[in-house]
Amino acid sequence: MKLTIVEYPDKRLREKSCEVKDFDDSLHELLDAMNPLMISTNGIGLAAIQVGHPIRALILNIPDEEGEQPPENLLEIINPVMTHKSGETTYQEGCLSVPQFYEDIKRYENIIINYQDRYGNTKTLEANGLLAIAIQHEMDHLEGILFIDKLSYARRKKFEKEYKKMQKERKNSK
Ligand code: QAP
Ligand code: CO
Repeated sequence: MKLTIVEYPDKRLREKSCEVKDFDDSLHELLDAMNPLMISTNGIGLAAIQVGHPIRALILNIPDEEGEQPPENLLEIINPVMTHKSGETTYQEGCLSVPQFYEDIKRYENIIINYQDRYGNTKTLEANGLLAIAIQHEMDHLEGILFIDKLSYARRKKFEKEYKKMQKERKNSK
């Protein structure tokens, strides 16, 4: 399966993703294709909608102390629901769908989610730190929300200007 990253301002990123009901080969094929794409593009998290599939599925692989992302650290999260959120933390976020732009975003420090794995088994995960931040960022994608939506009006305007300029430069260098 050949996948490419959908980039802002593509309207598909605004879609609300649908619940996964069939934990079948086509789901596994999609997840299996998302992982190498995420790793090769230096991602730590990727939602299915970012590769054009509007389903409630996301993957994460938070780098370890050595900065490595071994396959055994891959998390596949289907139909997540947040059952606890507390505390506050700020992190300079980026997104594969918004290349070359990073901004401080406020998130919950501690969360608990219920979700399903690729076989439909129900799981619970308690997360904090970067993993909790990444889960919240990716769960926003399922609602059509991007991290740039959380910027102040002034910062968002600055982003739109910089991003347009960057896109022009990228186009010209192709
Ligand atoms: C979401 O983001 C995230 O602009 C995952 O040129 C972000 O993997 C979770 C990336 C921050 C937690 C904290 C972005 C790669 C990757 C870029 C990513 C880029 C190359 C973003
Ligand atoms: Co993102």
